[in-house]
Amino acid sequence: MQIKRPILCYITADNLCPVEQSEKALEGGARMIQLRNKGASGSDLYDWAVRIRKLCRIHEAIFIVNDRLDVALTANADGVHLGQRDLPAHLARTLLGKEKILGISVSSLAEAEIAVRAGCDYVGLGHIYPTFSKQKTGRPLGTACITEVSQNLSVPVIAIGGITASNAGDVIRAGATGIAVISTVAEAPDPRKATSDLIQNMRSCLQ
Ligand code: TZP
Ligand code: MG
Repeated sequence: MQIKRPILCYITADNLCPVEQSEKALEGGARMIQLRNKGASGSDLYDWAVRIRKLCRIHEAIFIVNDRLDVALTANADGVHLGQRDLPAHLARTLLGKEKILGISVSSLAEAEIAVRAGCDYVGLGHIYPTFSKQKTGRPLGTACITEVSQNLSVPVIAIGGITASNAGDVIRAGATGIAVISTVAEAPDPRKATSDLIQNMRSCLQ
């Protein structure tokens, strides 16, 4: 499955049912779901992953598991997303094989180039704007970093961190292939509409 521009990746929030969240985001037009829950047990993650994978197949969406390569493989997800402090990317690639998708979190061009050399299929670049969904030490990267990384990289750049309907267009205009969001969808009164509004805003700046 290809990562087509402009893609919206919905990342599950910890405090809600990941399957229900994913279903709403898919119905709103998300074409990539990342199951992320730092505190969940392996068995819960596996159970959610199997159910979300089925939903993603129905909606022709890509299904990625955060952190847990074991869950991604056993649940037959499309791939895994790893951070800078997770299993090294080249080892993950070896375990995943050539076909599965490997995404890596990066916060600079240097990290992105290393991730690509290690065999990743896309980078998650952030945090672009201030975010409350993850503890962050550094300052937000801003859209100039998206342009720098996307112009120098051979793989899609998915921007993350503080992305809303009002800045999603700026992110795509800066060169991102897509966006990854948690709170803009998870905390919206209508997550389906929040998802479709984000997609609409991304699409309108490509026309
Ligand atoms: N990685 C970098 S920022 C972030 C993650 C997981 C959180 C994104 O959440 P939100 O609510 O879309 O800012
Ligand atoms: Mg991680």
